[in-house]
Amino acid sequence: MSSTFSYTADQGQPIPDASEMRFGVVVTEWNNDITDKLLEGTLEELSAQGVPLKNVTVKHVPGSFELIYAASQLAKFGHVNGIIILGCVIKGDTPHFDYICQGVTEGIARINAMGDIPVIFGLLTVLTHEQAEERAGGRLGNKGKEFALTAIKMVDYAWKLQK
Ligand code: DLZ
Repeated sequence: MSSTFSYTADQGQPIPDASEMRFGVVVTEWNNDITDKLLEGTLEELSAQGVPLKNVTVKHVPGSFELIYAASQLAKFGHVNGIIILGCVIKGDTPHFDYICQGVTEGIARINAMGDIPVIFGLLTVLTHEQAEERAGGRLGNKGKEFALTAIKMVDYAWKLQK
């Protein structure tokens, strides 16, 4: 018998009060038909959870590899409590996919480990454009909403420790 497991960030613990939180969102221009939808989902969910949109700084970068530098600079100078990176890497015919995915994963992990604010990993790594569409408002929902909820929970985590 097969079993299915699913997780969304709105299951489990209650969603914290986000009305005072400030977020940075860094979005790629690469695959922008997908990342624009992820951004839409992220902003909609932040707003639905009470984050004033004036508290959200949105920045664009060329591709996913640039998300590392952009997130680390925003963490230093952006006056935000948490960051969400949004990108989409689609596997092509060359190993480039693997290098970018690995680079971004390691880069964002390092910022999280070394930095003071949480950086949420909103990078779709997919084999086809169709798989990306399914996760950006399609059959599997909009992952941007999940990234927004995760960001709120992680800022709350940091704030509770700092009290
Ligand atoms: C070069 C490249 C390729 C082949 N594929 C993608 C992709 O699927 N998604 C994405 O966000 N960016 C891609 N890039 C661009 C790189 O992330 C980066 O912008 C360049 O290598 C310049 O640093």
